[in-house]
Amino acid sequence: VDLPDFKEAEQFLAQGDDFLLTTHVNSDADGLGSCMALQGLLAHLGKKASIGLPDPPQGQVDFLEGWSQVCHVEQLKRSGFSCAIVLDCPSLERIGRVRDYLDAEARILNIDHHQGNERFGTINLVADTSSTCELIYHLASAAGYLLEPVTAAQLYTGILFDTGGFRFSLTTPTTFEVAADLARRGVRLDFIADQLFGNKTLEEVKQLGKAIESMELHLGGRVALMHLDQEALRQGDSDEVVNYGLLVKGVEVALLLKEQESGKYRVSLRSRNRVDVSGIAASFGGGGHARASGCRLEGTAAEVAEKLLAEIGKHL
Ligand SMILES: [Mn+2]
Repeated sequence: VDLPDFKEAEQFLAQGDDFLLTTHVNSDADGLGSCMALQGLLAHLGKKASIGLPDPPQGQVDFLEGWSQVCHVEQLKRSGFSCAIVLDCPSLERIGRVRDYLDAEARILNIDHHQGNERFGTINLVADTSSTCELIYHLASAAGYLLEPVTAAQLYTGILFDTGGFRFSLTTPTTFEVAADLARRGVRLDFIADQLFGNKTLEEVKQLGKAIESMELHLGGRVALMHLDQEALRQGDSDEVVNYGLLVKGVEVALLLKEQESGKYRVSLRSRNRVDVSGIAASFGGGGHARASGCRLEGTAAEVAEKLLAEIGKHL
C-alpha cells in the first residue's frame, strides 16, 4: 500500500479545537472504531471532539471502552460545527442528517479507504488500506500521537472487522504489522474476536438459517443468490449473512436480497476474488468496495434477481 502524505490532515487536526466526528449510516465497527480512536487522540491533544452518528447507536462495539461517548447526532443538543471529520464514508450523502449540524462554511476532513470515495472534504485522506482504522493508525504514527491501550483496542477492532479476521483481499503485510504493534500495546485479541464474531443472538442465527435455506446457484454455479423477507430481517442484524454464499465452492459472487418493504430491496454483493462488485453495484446507483458492495432495486424478487444476474453475467 502506498501511504498518502499526512501533512494536510495533521494540520487540519492541529488547527481545530472543537470537532464533530461522524461516519456513515448503519455504522460499522470500522467507522465507529475510527471515531472513538480519533476522539481519544484529539482529547490527548487537549481538543474537544464529539461523536455524532446519523442514526442511533445500536451497540455495535459496546464492548469497547469509550462506547459511552458515541451519540446519535441529535443527542449532542448543539449544531453549527465548523470542523468535521467524516470517517469510513465514501460520500457526504451517507452521513445523512449529520450535514444539518454543520456550519455552512464548515471545513471537512475526509478519512476513508472506500474505492470511489468522492473526495468531498476540504482535506481528503483517502488510501487503499484494509480499513479506516488502519489509516488512522498510520496518521497517528506519522503525527507522533500517543497510542494508549484503549485507542489500540478501538483501532484493532475496526481492522479485524473490516478484514473479516485478516481474510479479505485488502489485508496486506502492513495490516499485520499494524495489528502486531497494536497487539503489543495490550489488546486482548481473543476477547475482541469473540465480541465481533461470536456474539449473535439465537434469532440472528435462525435468520442466517433462513437465508442459507433460500440459497440458489446461478450462472453455472458461479453466483449464489439468497433472500430475506421483511419478517426475517426483523430477527436481527443481517450484515454478515451474504458472506455465507461464498462458503460454496465455485461461487464467485454472493448476493443477498433484503426486502425493505413490498417491492423494494436492498442488495448486498460479495465477491470471492475476481469480480469487482463495486462496479456492479454502481450500475444500479450503489457503491462500495471491489469485494463488498451494495445497492437498492425495485420490483419483485424475481425481477430484481434477473436484473442483477444479467449485469453480473457481463463481469464473470
Ligand atoms: Mn471500512
